[in-house]
Amino acid sequence: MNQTNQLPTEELQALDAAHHMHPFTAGAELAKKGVRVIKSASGLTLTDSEGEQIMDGMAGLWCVNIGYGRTELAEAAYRQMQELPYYNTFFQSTHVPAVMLARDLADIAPAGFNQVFYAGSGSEANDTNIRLVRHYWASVGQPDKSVIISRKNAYHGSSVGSASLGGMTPMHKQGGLPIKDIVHIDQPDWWSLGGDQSPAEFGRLTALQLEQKIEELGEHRVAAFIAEPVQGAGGVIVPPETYWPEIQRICDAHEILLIADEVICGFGRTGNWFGSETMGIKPDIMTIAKGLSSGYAPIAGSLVSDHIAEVVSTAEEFNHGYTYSGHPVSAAVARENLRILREEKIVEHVREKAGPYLHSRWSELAEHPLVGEAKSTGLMASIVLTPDKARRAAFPGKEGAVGVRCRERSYANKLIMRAVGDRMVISPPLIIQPEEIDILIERVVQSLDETLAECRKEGLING
Ligand code: PXG
Repeated sequence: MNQTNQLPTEELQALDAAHHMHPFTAGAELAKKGVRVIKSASGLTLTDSEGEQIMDGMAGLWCVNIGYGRTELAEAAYRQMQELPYYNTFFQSTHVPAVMLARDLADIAPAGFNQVFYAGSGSEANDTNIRLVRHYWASVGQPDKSVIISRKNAYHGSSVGSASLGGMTPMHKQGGLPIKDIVHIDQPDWWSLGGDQSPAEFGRLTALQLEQKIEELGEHRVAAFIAEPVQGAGGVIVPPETYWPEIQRICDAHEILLIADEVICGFGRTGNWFGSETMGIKPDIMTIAKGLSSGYAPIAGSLVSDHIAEVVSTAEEFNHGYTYSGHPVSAAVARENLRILREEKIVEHVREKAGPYLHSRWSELAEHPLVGEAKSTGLMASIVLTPDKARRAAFPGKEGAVGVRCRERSYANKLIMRAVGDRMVISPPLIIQPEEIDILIERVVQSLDETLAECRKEGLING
């Protein structure tokens, strides 16, 4: 048992406030409130330091795909640490876990993907992608092709490069981002941006912005387009059906690379191994992280299609890599995770059982007076909170304030549900069963009812 697990909650909270700077957190506010301490977990359920049990509707941070408490992964890490805790993959060396995981990934990935460049996190992998696509075009004699087109409100990571790819303005405001030659077009969020257009029309027109941007910049300047098959951190924005076919047509018609950021969508989340398969697209590079190891150990990478790998392997050396590229312990854990996903047919479970069941239950939420649209694909889902569905209106006052209330009601009702502005999102472990989806929905409805009551009391909503 870990020593720190013996300390009382208040003491842990005080130590945390004194010494721990949290990501994406206003420190003073948290210190006042007291951080939530999670002590252990099993399956879908977290246990906090007060012994409360909470259903994790977010699979940690969109990553614990096989659920908590799989001792096989702990054993794989233990075995690997004893045999070879670390060695690098630079300087003409390799090790067994890096090789075997690369082979496993080639087996799982769509045809034409046979190479992986390892990283430690999704942010690092997307930084690799920026340098890789520019190196690729320079290697084929087109060094001017350096611009990467991304989307507003996309999330691609937190490092300087990956946050520049991302389209989050509050992130760009800190630290002088984006870096040079990264531009953003609109996201396919019909609810917020669709105006009077039908979703189908809006999807097609939003995709056409890519073509307009390529024409505006000049095709000879554009290296790649990057996008999440389904935007995750931006609020689980499931695009209209017309969107991805049009994007694929534009990528085929122009000489630009398509990077699918599969950090959330990969490894079963949408009911296929990759979100690109669900959306019917053919990327040139796929970013992977999170579900690759179900979050049990940090590991990520870029899956690179053959035509790029061929150029890069014969070009000038790619001056890029991380100490932990292909870390043996993380790679061994990832292999065990992939074995479980495969042997227990977890991706099929999402596609055939859990995904369709969540879809039917989640869609019912659209009837709730506080909910505008309810969308899901596989096991990622969102609802928009609104005071007026017909007008697709936003709440008066600060954006996201009602979302935060709903998130707090949800936590009180023993469900982790995330707020993105006034959208509520879930992304539970992929092992969730229909009867657990029923419990999840029950807690969402209760949280919505309580939030609605608060909104009515405070005049944020009519009726
Ligand atoms: N791409 C995507 C699509 C992501 O969702 C990253 C890249 C970066 O991965 P790393 O491993 O560097 O964090 C992510 C990460 C949220 C939230 O609040 C989402 C992420 C990270 C932190 C918070 O939803 N996604």
